Amino acid sequence: MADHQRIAIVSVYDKTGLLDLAKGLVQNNVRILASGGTSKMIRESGFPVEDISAITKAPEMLAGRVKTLHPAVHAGILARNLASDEKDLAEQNIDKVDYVICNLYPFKDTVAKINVTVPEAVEEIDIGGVTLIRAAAKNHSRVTILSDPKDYAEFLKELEAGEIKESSRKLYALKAFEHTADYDAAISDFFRKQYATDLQYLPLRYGANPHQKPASAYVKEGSLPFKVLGGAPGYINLLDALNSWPLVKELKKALGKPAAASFKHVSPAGAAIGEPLTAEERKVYMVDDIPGIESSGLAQAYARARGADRMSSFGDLIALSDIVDVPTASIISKEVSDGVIAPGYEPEALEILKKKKGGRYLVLQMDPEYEPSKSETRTVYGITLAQGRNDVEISPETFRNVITPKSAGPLSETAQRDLTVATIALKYTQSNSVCYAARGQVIGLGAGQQSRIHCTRLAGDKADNWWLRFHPRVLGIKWKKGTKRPDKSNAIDLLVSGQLPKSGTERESFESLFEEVPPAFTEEEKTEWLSKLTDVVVSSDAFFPFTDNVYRASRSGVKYIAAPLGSQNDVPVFDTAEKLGITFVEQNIRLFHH
Ligand code: 93A
Repeated sequence: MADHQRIAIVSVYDKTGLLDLAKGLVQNNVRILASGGTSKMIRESGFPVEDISAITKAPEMLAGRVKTLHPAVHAGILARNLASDEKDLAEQNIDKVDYVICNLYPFKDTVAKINVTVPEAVEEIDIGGVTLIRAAAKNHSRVTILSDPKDYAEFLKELEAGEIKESSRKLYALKAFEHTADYDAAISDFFRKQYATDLQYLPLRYGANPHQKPASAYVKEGSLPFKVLGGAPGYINLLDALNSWPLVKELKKALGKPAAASFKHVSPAGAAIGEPLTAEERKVYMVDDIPGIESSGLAQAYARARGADRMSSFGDLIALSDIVDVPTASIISKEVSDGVIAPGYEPEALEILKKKKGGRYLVLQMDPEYEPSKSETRTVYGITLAQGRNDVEISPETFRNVITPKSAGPLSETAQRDLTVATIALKYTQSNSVCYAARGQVIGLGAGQQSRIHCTRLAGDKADNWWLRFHPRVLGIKWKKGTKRPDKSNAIDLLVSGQLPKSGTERESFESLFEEVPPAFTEEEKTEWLSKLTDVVVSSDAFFPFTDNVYRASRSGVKYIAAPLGSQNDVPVFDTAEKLGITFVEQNIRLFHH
């Protein structure tokens, strides 16, 4: 029990429970000092109360802007049980304050109103209340701070029993700090929208789905690291852009060549570095009519990224590591795509892109120097999840630890290159994920499957389909004049995946695309062609739990596998790889991504 008459400062906007609180304080012989409206309500109910001016000797001023801001109040709250503090208080004739009960002006409610003006919002910025709360919370080793009317009843029970428990004071202080932090966040959110739209804050039409409104993208300090040069980004566009950009940035850093990624639904459909294209590749990737492609590493990278899985890339978000040139923009102009993110654009290339989609094509310019913070947070179902960002660096050096065969020397440069491509792609793919790569590009990626073997099969089937697209039968297809690129890609996919329609209108519409309808592949033809696929690498975002993955990989020309170790079946997995003539390399970092 304190040796002086205990003092409570009460200043509440939300007056819920105020009179019960006042009654309890009075019953326990606590002196109540209150700000204007609070004091009036208590007084009118017949409880003894004094105005704050009783200790400040100053009236409320500036129409209420200054009510409690005064050394007599704040020294009384902040003073510790120290001789020097006691001396300071005594010299100024100030009494210690024991309890502060305060809640703030309703800033959030005010700014939630339609068409609220800045002056209206400004008047709702509480200064004195925040100061009361912070001061009392800071000195919670002695002072109790109540910022939530729901806590009054419990507080009064403890007061009745004699003392406010230390454990309660701590929790009230925590709540108070959260209250002021949330309040300040609401204020900066409001001003960000008023003063920093486009710079720090970007309103979005909607979130993942049209009914998820409002939606926005923002940074809490500095400015957004990208500029919108064309179109208006959607929420999923930004998820794709902000996952694909680091992928190409890292790929370029690791391998020293221009890099590209083609994203859909927050996973890559393809990713590649700029390696020269053969005549066949130009045909399969539908870029044999692009002037200048032979001298543009960036265009080659995008041709490969887009060409990996043309079905999945339909309507992609493209990331490019380098300044976009005309050959690259020319490929993009021919494809169905949603947008592009790159560090810059040659003027002529930008003109080409700005014409796309009737001027609505999304063009984002990324600051290549931007470094995100080391930690990242998101909320899921109201709960904030925080983690360190996955900033592990993958490079050819990552693939040094060959597990089997024991006799194997270091990996060839192409194997290291392709494992780097596959593994960096996985780092930005929704898990589980398994990636097949060859020729400096992804050729099959299995994303977001709960079972690893399903990833390995899915990615392997995609790799097989990619390879079947190089079959002379596909290269020799005679299309009807005017057949559109997406229709060609769909028809080729039906052919190589063995999903050809057999009869009816589906068959008729399939046949209508060709001068000469290509026959289906027999199992023997497929097997024979697939036997020519070789030097493929596979990377996995976590260990292989069973040997089935290795068996499946070997059916698609796989010669190198990289994966983390740690499965109970590691040894059988390694033995199987060795038996199948596959080099197994440790990739010692798990790369789950969500
Ligand atoms: O305008 S203020 O920031 N200036 C102050 O000095 C001050 N002190 C307390 N607003 C201030 N308050 C706030 O007044 C409290 O946070 C509380 O929300 C409100 C209570 O005012 P009244 O007692 O006049 O109803």
